[in-house]
Amino acid sequence: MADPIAEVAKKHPAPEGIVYAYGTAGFRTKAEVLDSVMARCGLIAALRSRALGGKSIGVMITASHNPPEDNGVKLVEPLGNMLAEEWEVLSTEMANKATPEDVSAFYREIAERFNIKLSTPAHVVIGRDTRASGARLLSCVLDGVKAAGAEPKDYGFLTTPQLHYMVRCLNTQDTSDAYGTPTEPGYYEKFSEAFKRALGGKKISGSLTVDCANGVGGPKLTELVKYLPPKDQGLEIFVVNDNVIKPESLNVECGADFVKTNQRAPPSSKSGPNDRCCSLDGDADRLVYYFKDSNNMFHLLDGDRIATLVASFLGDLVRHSGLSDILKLGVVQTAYANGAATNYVEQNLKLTVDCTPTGVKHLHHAAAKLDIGVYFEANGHGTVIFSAATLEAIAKHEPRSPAQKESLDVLKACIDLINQSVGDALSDMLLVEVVLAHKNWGPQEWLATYNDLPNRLLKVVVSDRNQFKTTDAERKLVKPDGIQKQIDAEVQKVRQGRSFARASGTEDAVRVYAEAATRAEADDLARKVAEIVKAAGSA
Ligand code: G16
Repeated sequence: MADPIAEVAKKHPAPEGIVYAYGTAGFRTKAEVLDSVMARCGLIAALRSRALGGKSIGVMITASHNPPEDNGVKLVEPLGNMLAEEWEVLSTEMANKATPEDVSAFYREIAERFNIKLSTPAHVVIGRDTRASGARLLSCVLDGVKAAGAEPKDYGFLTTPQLHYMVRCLNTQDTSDAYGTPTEPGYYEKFSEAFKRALGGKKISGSLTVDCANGVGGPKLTELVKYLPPKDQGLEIFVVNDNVIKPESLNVECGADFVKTNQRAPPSSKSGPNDRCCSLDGDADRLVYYFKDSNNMFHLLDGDRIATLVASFLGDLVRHSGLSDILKLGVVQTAYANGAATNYVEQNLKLTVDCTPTGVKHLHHAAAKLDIGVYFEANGHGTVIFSAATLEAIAKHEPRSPAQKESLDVLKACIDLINQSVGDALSDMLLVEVVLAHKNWGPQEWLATYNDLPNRLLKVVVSDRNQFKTTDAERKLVKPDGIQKQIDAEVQKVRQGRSFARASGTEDAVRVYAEAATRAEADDLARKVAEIVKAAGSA
């Protein structure tokens, strides 16, 4: 009898000489070498669904901030979380099996290892961004899903957070934890309704220009706007860089990664002084704000700024609702967080800060240990999560005054406005607008909360980035031997210096971060550390 698993692996053979790894955000590389990986991810998703009794598992086809010729895939757990680590390892192993027979044998081995009955119904939910390669790669995923006998549900184009939302909704439908309606209109209705409530009658001043990186966020934001209150009662949004008809323009000279890395607005930006602007990335899970002041000077309000803004606002709401004795808030960052932001959270907001390795799954995990965990990467990727006990405490809390009730209502609305499954640029954007409206702040007031230390992020291409191994939440290198000592020596030479290097999990490069008291010192430190990395990487 024909073996459908071996057949599908034969239809999508793995190219020779490529070693795949499930990295920071799934598999990500040149789209032309991803067919076999996609088909095998379809198989893994089906197995994972069966291992969880038939729950829906998500497959998102995207390479997010990467260039247009790349693509990638990440798997999503039933509540919208990132794939369990053990299954990342299995996915990597599956992706690297050489022959169709090996793929089939490994498929059965996984089933045996996890006691999976291959007759259990399985459900796989798929979304993709607007890359040109997406349609082909989708058909590969579908081949894998069908070969495994699972039922696929293809949502077509979605932002990554929308796919996470759909997965969570599908798996919680008709339960007391029902998250929402698993449709696009359901998504827009949920978040726009929460936005209206969270504003609590406050007025938003000025408009917001949103750069959509020429990615899927453009059409989805245009759709969301239709559900938001009319601009005189809500928010006037100008959507720019939303050209998805030209996929080769994705992330080119625009988008959150461009703005954060280059510390400047997209060259196409026509904003005037003090105009609020923000950028999404290619799959709309990252958000950074920025503006130009009256001297035409650019100011970035990145993920650290969103975290501090949101943490301070939620802290106030918790206090004003009379809940501060029972609920503790904390912030989770990575090594990329600006030292000034960390200091501000600890010294001014008096909140705890955890530092984890890069990758949302690490931050999410740390935030899940807190009552209210605010987690953001400096690149703009993040959200806030509330523990089950926290949600219960908030739901049960009886306000003692009209003022307490008002704060409690806004807190409840914010919980609905924040995408609990994953960092979501659209929902984060509405949240930032709500906070600014409540504080009656423009970008200048937001910026004035603390002064960022000048910093620089560089990419260094080396022959094998995997030789760079880190410890201490990626803040120190343990390999190549002796390299950390050289970095430390350079850091000592500048005031308020801090620097680290780590292998990217999404691009073929080592990233170098440096900060210092002045722009010149930060740039110089980054350059020196990049030279050290380059030399060690070519040794
Ligand atoms: C992904 C991850 C983020 C990470 C970023 C860069 O973002 O989801 O957690 O910060 O890659 O990772 P690395 O420095 O390892 O390349 P995205 O928006 O590209 O999916």
